[in-house]
Amino acid sequence: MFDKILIANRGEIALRVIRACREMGIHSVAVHSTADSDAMHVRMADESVCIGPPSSTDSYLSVPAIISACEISGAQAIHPGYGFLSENANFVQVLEDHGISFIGPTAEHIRIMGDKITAKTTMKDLGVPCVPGSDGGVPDLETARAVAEEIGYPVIIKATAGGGGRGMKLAQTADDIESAFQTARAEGKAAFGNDEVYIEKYLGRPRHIEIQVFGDGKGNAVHLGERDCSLQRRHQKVLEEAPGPAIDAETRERIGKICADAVASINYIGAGTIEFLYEDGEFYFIEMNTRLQVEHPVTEAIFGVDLVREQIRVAEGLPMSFTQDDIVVNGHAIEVRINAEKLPDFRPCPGKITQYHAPGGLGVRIDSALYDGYSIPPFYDSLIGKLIVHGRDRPEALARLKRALGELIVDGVDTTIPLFHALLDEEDIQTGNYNIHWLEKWLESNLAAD
Ligand code: MV4
Repeated sequence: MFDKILIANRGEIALRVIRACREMGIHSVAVHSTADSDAMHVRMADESVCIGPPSSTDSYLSVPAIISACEISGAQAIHPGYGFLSENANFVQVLEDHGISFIGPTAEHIRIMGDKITAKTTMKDLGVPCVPGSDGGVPDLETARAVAEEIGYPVIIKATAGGGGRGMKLAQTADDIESAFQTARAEGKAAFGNDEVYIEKYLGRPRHIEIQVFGDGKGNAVHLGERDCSLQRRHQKVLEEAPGPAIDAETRERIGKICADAVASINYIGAGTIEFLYEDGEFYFIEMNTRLQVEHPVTEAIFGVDLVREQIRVAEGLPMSFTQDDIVVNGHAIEVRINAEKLPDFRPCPGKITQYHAPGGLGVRIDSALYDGYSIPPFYDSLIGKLIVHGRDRPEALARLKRALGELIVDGVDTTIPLFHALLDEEDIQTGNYNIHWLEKWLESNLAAD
């Protein structure tokens, strides 16, 4: 059993992990940069270690600094949160070599899923439905042309080291293929030092549906349904909900079982998310994330599980505390991401919080590291809080979200709160009628800065 866990992260997700540790009777160690000495995660943890200057490269992303903090504090395990080192296979390899437990998957599984071609080949072999496209990498332009003719235009060329929208190029017709191929290669090379690319049929109006999976590393795994994360701006999620408005119970069980069986058969350990595009009733695998995700609370709300507690349990070698039969959908949950950003262009807006008041009441959860008088530093991402509501059904969750947003006060900086008030007045949001392009189109006609 762990008696001390180091959290290699900051902000709301560090608090999330500290809370799970405290409920389990495990001591928590916060790490922080010099810009985060006054941050809430430092106050809330049992102890803290300063790991470097403000730049995340020299602090939250520094493997030697994190390992030193672990050794100084005597922590036996590291929880990485999301972002930073959470999907860094080399970091996990170093921990494995040092005998420090990583609360997450093995370095090998992180490596497999980090290379998008290997991930897709692996998933396809495990029976997961994938987007039609090249069988592995596309070595040259001639092959790219041949594959595109075979699957039909439009096609999308993706860098194998990309993901999350980076290093992707659309080719509407054969006229675009040369430029798309060369640009995707060049971007992959420049951004990731890897110019390998693959091709897929381009889906025009899909939803982004992701399946939460969880494994014990011993061949047992479950799924915890889906989240619809289609509402995105520039590949940043803005609002997430579970269950997906377009997914019925039978569909959930069918795709969920495929995903659970796939991760069980590779002995996957911990939390994972299998991302799909969903169009005309079909699922198409695109990527797998090997971390706890920002939007995990909507899954926790509808299933009544503590995913971080489960992550810690399986990292200790314990079984998960539930089986697939225990996982039953209860109601509906919606999360909105509160960012310190100024609309309409979403420009980051760091600064001092002069007043903060969190909403409350039945079915309302706030995950935030804000407090009155806190100064949001300019060095990190602009997420300052997540508001998660849970209701008996989707209309109740929507009404509760509107009510809770009305109670939330964040003064001193601009935030994305007004965006959510406006979105909740939209019929398409009220009915769940949206796809991955809905938000960008809506922003263009409703918020365009001119
Ligand atoms: C696609 C696609 C259409 N067809 N793949 C963007 C991020 C990365 N995870 C995958 N992405 C896409 N892949 C095929 N074959 C459209 C997108 C896409 C997208 C996906 C999910 C959520 C928002 C998106 C916004 C633009 C494009």
